[in-house]
Amino acid sequence: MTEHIIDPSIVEAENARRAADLNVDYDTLGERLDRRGIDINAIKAKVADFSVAVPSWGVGTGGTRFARFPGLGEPRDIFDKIEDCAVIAQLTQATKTVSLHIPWDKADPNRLKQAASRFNLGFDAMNSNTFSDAKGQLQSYKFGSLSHADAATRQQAIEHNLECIEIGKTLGSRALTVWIGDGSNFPGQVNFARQFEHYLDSMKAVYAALPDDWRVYTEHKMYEPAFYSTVVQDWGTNYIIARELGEKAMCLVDLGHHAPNVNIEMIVSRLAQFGKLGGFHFNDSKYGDDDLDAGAIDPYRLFLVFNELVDIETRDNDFRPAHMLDQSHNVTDPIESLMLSASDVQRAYAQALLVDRAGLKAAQEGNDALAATQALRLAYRTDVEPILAMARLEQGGAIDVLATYRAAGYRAKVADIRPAVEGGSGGIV
Ligand SMILES: [Mn+2]
Repeated sequence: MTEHIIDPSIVEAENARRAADLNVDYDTLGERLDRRGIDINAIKAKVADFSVAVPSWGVGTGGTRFARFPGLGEPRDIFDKIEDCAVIAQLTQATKTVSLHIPWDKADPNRLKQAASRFNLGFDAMNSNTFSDAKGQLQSYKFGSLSHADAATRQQAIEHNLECIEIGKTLGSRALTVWIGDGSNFPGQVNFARQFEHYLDSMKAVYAALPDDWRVYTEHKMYEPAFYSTVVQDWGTNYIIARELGEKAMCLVDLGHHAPNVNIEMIVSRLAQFGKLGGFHFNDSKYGDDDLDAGAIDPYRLFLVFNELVDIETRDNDFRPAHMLDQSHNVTDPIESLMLSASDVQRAYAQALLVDRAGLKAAQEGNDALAATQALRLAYRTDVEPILAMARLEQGGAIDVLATYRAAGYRAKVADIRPAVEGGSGGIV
């Protein structure tokens, strides 16, 4: 039986206050969609099936390179983090898995599995960390990891990734996500080709250890921590890597890892068209890799990404990209941010399901630019909240996740048992 962290009677009481209004809103929206030839229950079923993974590091308070301001009741270890993730899953019913970062979340894999299964949580992709030095490691990653000039350092980074796969096997994970911070800060500091060759050779060694039913996701990022050149800097390089490695290698698109104004939805389409779109890290950004909450700055862009995903889904039944949130919360309660972000990702999916695909195609084929873009806007402007809320309610979640979470007083309760963390240190989580 699934254990609940928030007392289900609180969720029920909160839902009881809102259920009558929700029923009216749902029926009204159902009538309006029916006029457009859309079955609201079919959309709700797809939304209910949709899940986005919560990153273990997301439940801790983030920071910037200037400072970190700890929040109340921060998780002390991975087991606290799993409990926070369970709260998010209970109320949203949209986050059925947790994604771990090694070595941050290192613990006895069997204990981890047991802790997650109490809440019926599974494990999503394993994330390796070779962008900072772990305590006691022999070689430093200051000048790179998988692409380092020194063979012993590269070997250490390879072995770390192999360890992540081993831990993941016990947990029931089926993927490894590799993001490296390797690059350079000065023109001339590295030889681009030699560095990339080292990276590819290292990744081939990691790839060789992947179980048959696993995937490896490589994640590109334009800049930071390297500020002059980055080894895996854009989707083109990422595509080359996936092609070089083989069938189990796919590209991961983090929405914040592109130059401003880049057409990310088109990148999504290109990678999918050639079978290399593996998954997403959802977040939002204004100036760079800001790691803001998904849908907080440009919800229309999030919708346009999902418009592509639904388009691909209608053509390819086996299309199963991995969905994960990847954000840093500096001024909010991370649980609140993650709940609302999961909901916003689900919202973009629901809105994209409402696009009149036949009408859109006809407009495109007829060069009717305005009718085509109107087809998208009509879907985007539809308030799908009643669909999301009904999907949550029917699965035991909360109609209003934020109000219910606050009514339950979870943060105050854990603040009593989790001692305050020292502030002042810089760095993001
Ligand atoms: Mn990411």
